[in-house]
Amino acid sequence: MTTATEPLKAKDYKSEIPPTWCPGCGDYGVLNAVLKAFADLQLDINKTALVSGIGCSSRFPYFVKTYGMHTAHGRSLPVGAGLKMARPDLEVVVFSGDGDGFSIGGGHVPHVARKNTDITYVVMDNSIYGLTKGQVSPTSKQGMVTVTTPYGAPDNPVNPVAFCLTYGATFVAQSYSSKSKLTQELVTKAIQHKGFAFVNIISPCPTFNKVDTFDSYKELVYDIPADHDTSDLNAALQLAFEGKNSGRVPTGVLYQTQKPTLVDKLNEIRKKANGSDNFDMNKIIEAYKP
Ligand SMILES: Cc1ncc(C[n+]2csc(CCOP(=O)(O)OP(=O)(O)O)c2C)c(N)n1
Ligand code: SF4
Ligand SMILES: [Mg+2]
Repeated sequence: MTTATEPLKAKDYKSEIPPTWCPGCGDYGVLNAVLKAFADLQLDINKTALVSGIGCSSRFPYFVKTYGMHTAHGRSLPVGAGLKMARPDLEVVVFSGDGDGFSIGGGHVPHVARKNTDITYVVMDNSIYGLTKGQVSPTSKQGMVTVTTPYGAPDNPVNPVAFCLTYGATFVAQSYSSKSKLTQELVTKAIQHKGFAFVNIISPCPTFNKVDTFDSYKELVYDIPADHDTSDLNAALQLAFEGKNSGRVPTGVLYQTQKPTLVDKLNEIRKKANGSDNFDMNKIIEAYKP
């Protein structure tokens, strides 16, 4: 039995709900690594909130003992950002799929990134819509045959890491669900980072994506070289695009920098608006009364 003084272990963050993913789904690897990251950080279960959209990957909060919000498809980021603004004391970690995050929810990413909203964003990228049984997704490769693209996907795929780098995310990393230790390390670093931290995790869907399989990724996934300068945005973009052009998947931290977070900036505005450290909402409401 765990007493209050004993450090929490990964299993202590597991909820009583067993994961409902298909056997062999990459998301199991992500869950196990995330639970270990939470234990590494000794996150307070009562002060951590997981927010997700809709998709197989978005079931994530059910399987973790912290607070969780399973929101609407594509809306995990604005809900997570709103929660962080209202309760800056909470650790907010948002979980999405490639469809949830970069198709219907793609319009939210630039704004959460450019505002440096202090949340962690984990995307489980399987290059398919898993929950709805195998439709093309924004990260499906050009030419990929799916139930909605019987003649091959006609469009250029989104590059999630380049997307987030371009819009000003202050921490951008990539992992692969079979690289458990790396995923654990990257999620830990992302949560420790002050500002918007994005981790794209390649997480194969063996049920509906027969192209991007665990076997195919064996040849494609590689470690970012140790001499990569994570403070160099151009070098990070080069890595992101090299990966996209060759089909290879660089894993590790692509970029990290420090900038004021959304909460820092709001506090500054509050000080200016109020002329003091104490923000008085009543005064503002009074000023607008006829
Ligand atoms: C507004 C709205 N549009 C469409 C859907 C149907 N829908 C549910 S999940 C999903 C795609 C899920 O794909 P992804 O985010 O990649 O997650 P995965 O299941 O692959 O983990 C879609 C289109 C929905 N639930 N709500
Ligand atoms: S359909 Fe694919 S993504 Fe969804 S649980 Fe099954 S294997 Fe995982
Ligand atoms: Mg998906």
